[in-house]
Order: sequence, then C-alpha cells, then structure tokens
Amino acid sequence: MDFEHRERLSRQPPNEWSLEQGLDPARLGLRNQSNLKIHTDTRPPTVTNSAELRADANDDDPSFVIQEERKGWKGYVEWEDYPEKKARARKRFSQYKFPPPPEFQLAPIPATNPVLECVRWKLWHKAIGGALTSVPEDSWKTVLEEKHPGMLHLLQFPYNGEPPKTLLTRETITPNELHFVRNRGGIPDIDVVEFDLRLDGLVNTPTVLTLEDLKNEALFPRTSKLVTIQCSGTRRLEQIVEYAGEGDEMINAPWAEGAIGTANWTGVSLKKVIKHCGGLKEGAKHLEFYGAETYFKGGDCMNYVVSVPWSKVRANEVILAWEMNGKPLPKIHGFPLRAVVMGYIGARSVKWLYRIKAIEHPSRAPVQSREYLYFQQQYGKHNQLPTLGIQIQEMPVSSAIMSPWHKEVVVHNGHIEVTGKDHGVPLECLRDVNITGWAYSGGGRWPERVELSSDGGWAWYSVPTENMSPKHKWAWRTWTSSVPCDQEGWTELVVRCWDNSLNTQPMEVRHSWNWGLHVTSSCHRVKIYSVNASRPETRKRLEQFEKHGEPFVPITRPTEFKYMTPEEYEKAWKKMEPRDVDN
Ligand SMILES: Nc1nc2c(c(=O)[nH]1)N[C@H]1C(S)=C(S)[C@@H](COP(=O)(O)O)O[C@H]1N2
Ligand SMILES: [Mo]
Repeated sequence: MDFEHRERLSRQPPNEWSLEQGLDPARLGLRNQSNLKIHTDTRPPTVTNSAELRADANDDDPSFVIQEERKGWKGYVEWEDYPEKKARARKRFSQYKFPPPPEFQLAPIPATNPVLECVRWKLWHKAIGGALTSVPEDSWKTVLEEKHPGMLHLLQFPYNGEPPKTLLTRETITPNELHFVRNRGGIPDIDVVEFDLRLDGLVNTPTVLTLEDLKNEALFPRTSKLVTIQCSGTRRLEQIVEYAGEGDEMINAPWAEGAIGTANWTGVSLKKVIKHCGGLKEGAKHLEFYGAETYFKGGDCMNYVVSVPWSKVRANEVILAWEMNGKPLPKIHGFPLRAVVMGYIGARSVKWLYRIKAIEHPSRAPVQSREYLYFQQQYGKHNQLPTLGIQIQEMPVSSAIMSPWHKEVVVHNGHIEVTGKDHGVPLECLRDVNITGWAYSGGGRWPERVELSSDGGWAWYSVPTENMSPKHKWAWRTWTSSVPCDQEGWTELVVRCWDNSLNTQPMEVRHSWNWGLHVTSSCHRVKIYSVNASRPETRKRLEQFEKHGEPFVPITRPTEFKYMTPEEYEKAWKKMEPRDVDN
C-alpha cells in the first residue's frame, strides 16, 4: 500500500473522536444491546419560528375568540371556571404542529442574553389567539421597564431572569429591580380599582375582598416580614453541566445561583382572612391559590394553580402581600396581590393571586401534582411516575459563592478573601476584591454557620459570625470572609452551610442530582487557579512577568522568558543528588 492510501484508510470520519469522547452528546445516538426495536432520531432538531397547521386540521370555530375575563384585567383569561372553553382551546391547539424545543442540556447553552427565546411558548399564545396574541410582546416590555439592565434573561418568554453574581448579594435585602423572576406565562396588567380576591370552596362564608378591604386595618392587622423566596431550580446549571435531565414543555431555565431573593413583604396573614370568612368547613385541609395568567400544559390552557396545607396558613406563615420593600408590588412580581409562603419553594408564592379555594387534599392542578417533584436518582425519562417523586415543599439548607468565578486565576497572599457585604465598591472592581456569598435554609430554619474550604472540601474554615448578615427565621444570610489557601494551581473553593437544626449539604452535585433538576443543594464548588504570592518563588516569578511586560493570563499560553538559565540548571545539579544511582 502506498503512503497516501494508508493515510486515507487511517482517517476517522470527521468529528468521530469527539463523539467517542462524549464531547458532542447532543449528536450521540443509542447503543441498543437489547432485542427491542427502538426508534432513534439523531438529526439535530430543526427549530423554526413558526407553527404549522396540521394536514388533518378540522373545523376550528372562528367565532371562538379568547377574551379577557374582566374589564381592567389585561392578560387575565379565566380557564378553571369554564371546562367548555378549555376543551375548545385544546381542540384549536391540537390543530397546530409546533417546532421542538431547543437542545441546550446536551448541546452548549447559548451565550446570548436572552439565553433562550422560547419560540414555542410565543407560538402557543398566538395559536390560541384573541387576548393572548400580544402577551409575549407586552410581557417583554414590562421586563425592560421593571428590571435592572444587568439582569441575566434566561428565558425571554415566559420571562425567567436572575441578577448576575456581581449584584446578587451586594445588599442583604434584594432591590426590587434585581429580584429574580420566574414566570409560567405572561405578566397580567391588572387595574387595582377593578381588582378583587375571591375566597370560596370549603370556607364557611364565601367572600370577595377588594385590595382596600385587605388594607383596612380595622379588619386585618397589617404585617411585614423579611422573607427569602427561592426557586427550586436555583443552581440547576450545576446539575445540567454534570448530567442532563428533564426537558419539560416549559423549558427548565438553566438557573445559576441567582434564583433567590430577599424582600420585606407587607400584607396580611392569610389566617386572618380565612377567619374573616368564618373559618373553614369540616374536611378542609388545603388552600388552593389561583394566579391570573395563562399556563400551557399537555395541550391545555389553564391558570397557575397550586396549594399549601392549612397547617402552614394557621401558623401565620402565609401572607397576602401588596408591598415589596415598601413599594407596591411591581407588575412582574404579582401586582396587585401575591401570596408569600415562608420557607417553601417559590412555586407556592402565587403572583397575580385572584382566588383562594379551600379544598380537601393538595391541588390536583399540574404545577402541584406533576411538577416540582424530587425523584430518586434511578428514575429518569423511561420510568418516572408523578407519584414516585417527593412533592418539594420546604427548601433544604444551601449556600453559594458569588466570587471568585469559575476558572478564574486568583493571585493572593496565602488567603483568599470571601466577602458578601455591600462595600460600596464600584461594580467593575467587585470581582477583583471580593468573594461573595449567600446561605439559606427553608422551613423556618436559618444558617447558623457557613464554612469554606479552599482544598475541595478537606479542611473547613468558619466564616466569622460578625461577617454574616443578621439571623432571620425566614431569610438568607449574606456573608464575607477570607479563607486560608496554601496550595498552588487548580483547586476548588467550596462552601457549605449548617442550619440551626444542624442540617448540612451533600458534598457533590451528583449526590443531589435528580431527573427534574430541582433543588441543587450540594456544596457549591468553584474551581480556581491559585497563585500563592506569599511564597517567595511565586512572588519572584510574578515580578518577572511584570518586568518582561508579559501578561500572566491566559495561563495556557507559553511564556517567552525562561524559568532557568543553562548556568542555573548546571549549578542546581551540582547540589542535587544524581538522577540515577550506580548501586
Ligand atoms: N401566578 C404565578 N405565580 C408564580 C409563578 C408563576 O409562574 N405564576 N411562579 C412561581 C415560582 S416557580 C417562583 S420560584 C416564584 C418566583 O417569584 P418571583 O418571580 O417574584 O421572584 O413565583 C411563583 N409564583
Ligand atoms: Mo420556582
């Protein structure tokens, strides 16, 4: 064989090796070692921007136009009261074919902002039409009006966004414009004069209350509470990076550490409101909350519905809030009224709350019964049943480092600073001087101790309590510290929190990985490249880089100037033991 022929034979198909190495898993197929026939499709999904009418589409009734339920309630379509309307919407919906969702768990997550556009959700609203047609555009306008320009927009519509690390823990009380947002649909725009709250189901006296009624202190004592709301998807990115999981219809936002925020909420305890309705009837054990926007699930249109147990309400741990940090609720956070459920996952704190219904058992609505489930690790795509997951309720203890950042080169003097307070440092300097963090525990537990490790989790150092923000029963603590760091090169900074019940966090992401990609409660790990300038040799070397005017990073770039001259090399060997021994 001639050389060229042999060379041609030895070549792999292009990119084959990266498939072999699992570097391109979105294209990776199936290795079927069973005797079953299994359909696979390894073509990359074609994501288009339009929906197609199905070939078999039949007799949609054009006189069926989705209308807003009430005057002054823009973006509110009632579904739960009208099964007939639901059925007709379902039929209309089924006449369309929608493009598939983008692959972003096995393929790279786009580095755009918004990160994912969620084309399908926009199309679903347009396909149902009527009052829903302009909801995607209207909602995006509200995002731009109400949120900080530095927000990281993970999903454009329904809007899901979080503040960047530099801003998340700058203040212990999150400014409204920086508080994360987690939406399932559009952002209703409700005229407060037209607004009321319906209380029905198993209450003794079904009642309708206006916001003025709720604010009437002769009827209800007013209450203010510092409460952290945490989405159970917080830090999901770490699970995605390790192993992909459920890609629900509602794309699971690849949240970083910012799906958590703390505000002073003002309103009334729901317990007092239920009392005002004459209390609950025999058998009532749960309260179902209704949010006004339209949510799509399994081809159905519905309102956002979840429930909390009455025991939680009776303990005065649920407030109906109309103020966030002393200001009326922003539209995007539920104006005019939302529930704030202390110590539970954010999903129960229903925004645009317009109805509370007393019921016998937890809500059967999909958000309560089929989402927010925590599966044992061996349940996945092929074997998960909703009844096999734990319904997530109280959030476990968790924590996160805000700086340094992943894969940063940190030059330090033997200890790495970890700070979490607002030092009034200009934004652009923050990353150079601070290491920032939060710690939180749900269910009315609070962070007692925060510990840091600079060696991947062998040695732990406590954050001095004077460097932690004050304790609150229902809120996070931000913190500031420095941690000794002796080693050089790649290492992992790790944080863990102990709450007042002495619960702490699993060590590795894998230990808390679950198909739903919820509750990333494992220790937060940040890989850094440590350069310890307290060592004379390291310091000398850094000075040489300066002298030669050579940048120190990226660390992978070869260095122009030598580590040793040939003379220094010879001199060293004179003092050292020989390389090989004779006997
Ligand atoms: N009506 C309604 N309420 C809702 C949601 C929603 O999609 N619709 N999302 C819930 C979820 S999952 C979370 S984490 C919190 C987030 O509250 P925030 O957007 O004010 O931060 O709102 C909850 N309340
Ligand atoms: Mo959430």
